[in-house]
Amino acid sequence: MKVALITGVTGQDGAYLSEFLLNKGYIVHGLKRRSSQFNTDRIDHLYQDPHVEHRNFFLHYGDMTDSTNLIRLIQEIQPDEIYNLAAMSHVHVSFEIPEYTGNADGLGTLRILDAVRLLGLEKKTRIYQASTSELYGKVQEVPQTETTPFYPRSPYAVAKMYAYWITVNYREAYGMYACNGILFNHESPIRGETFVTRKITRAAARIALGLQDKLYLGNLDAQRDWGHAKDYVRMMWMILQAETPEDWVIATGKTTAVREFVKMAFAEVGIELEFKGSGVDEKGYVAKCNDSRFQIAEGTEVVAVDPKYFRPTEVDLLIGDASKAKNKLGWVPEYNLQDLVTDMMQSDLKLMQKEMYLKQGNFETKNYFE
Ligand code: NDP
Ligand code: GDR
Repeated sequence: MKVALITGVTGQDGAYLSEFLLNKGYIVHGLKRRSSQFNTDRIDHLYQDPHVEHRNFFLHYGDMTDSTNLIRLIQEIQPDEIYNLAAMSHVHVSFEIPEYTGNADGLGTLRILDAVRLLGLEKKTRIYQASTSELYGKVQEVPQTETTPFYPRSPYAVAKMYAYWITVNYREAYGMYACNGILFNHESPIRGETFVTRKITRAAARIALGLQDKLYLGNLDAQRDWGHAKDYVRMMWMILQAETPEDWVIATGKTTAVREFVKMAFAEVGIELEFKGSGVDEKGYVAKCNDSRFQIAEGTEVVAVDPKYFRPTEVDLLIGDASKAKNKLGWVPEYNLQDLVTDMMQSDLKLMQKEMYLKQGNFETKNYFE
């Protein structure tokens, strides 16, 4: 049985990847941070009682900023594969906490690579580094491939650029099997609530159900190449099964503006949206509501721009060319953007219906959204 260590196991990708590897018969170890509250929501269905025999899923406390912890865990676990997914992954927040982001996302990757080297596991342990389309930043070339030059536009992207190159360097210097997956945006029903897609699908569901009046967003013109996280974690595994360690772009090859994503999400609850105005004055109005379950009057303003969500430097256009992964690894995504939006909306509608019933029963509900 192969043994994998996943850092960032409590995140969106960590949860899907754990499930995927367990289904493949792996023993999976996950690194989770200590938190004052439970932070294992996404993996609770995989949890196994520590008292039962023959477990194949183990969680360990740890942090990407703590070398001694990482060395000890890797020594104990002796993993065949490490998936380094842990990161402060929010681009906008990285402008607020740039030093921490550099430490966790940049140096954190070095700590993993160096632990493997120090422990003499270079020939045993394969390493996947969660690299990102944010490396491309300011548009140099479209579509973006493995050879497109990087121009990072945030502390997050700069930290990830260090992580990218230190992975390449350890591969070349020490002959390690270490790869970068340059993954474009991927989303799902368990996407973090403050990333734009999930923020939109949650709000569309809440607005349809009368739980929220309006959705405030930042730059509606940004264009992203959005795929489904389930398709992308499969590729992480495939990348580590390739004969030689290389770097790979994983993307759908289609790009869509944030504004279009908003329209698609609202369409799932029968609401036709019309955008008027420009820049910070741009607003989305209900043109029609065709679903009798939801009653939203024509002309209601449900989307508005709030400049607080603008970033000091923005990444305007991402569109990836995954030809290399298609040709050499057989990359075929199962979900297109419409499938993704439908999946996210169905899930958020269910979640918000629960909230509505609680509210109707006079139970307190959480009302926090950023
Ligand atoms: P999430 O933000 O959902 O998950 C991040 C994970 O990292 C969480 O488990 C989080 O723990 C953990 N983490 C954060 N800081 C630390 C730390 N200092 N020590 C240990 N663990 C830490 O991200 P995704 O699942 O979406 O992404 C996975 C990886 O892929 C990230 O590295 C991200 O930057 C990268 N990536 C993501 C893309 C996407 O579109 N989703 C695209 C390209 C790259 P906690 O739950 O406690 O917060
Ligand atoms: P991104 O994802 O920055 O691409 O990073 P995010 O969903 O945060 O933003 C996408 C685009 O939408 C615009 N936007 C808003 N974004 C947020 N979060 N909130 C808003 O209200 C809003 N309004 C408009 C943004 O300006 C941006 O242009 C994600 C993360 O998962 C990274 O970790 C990963 O590396 C990249 O994807 C690939």
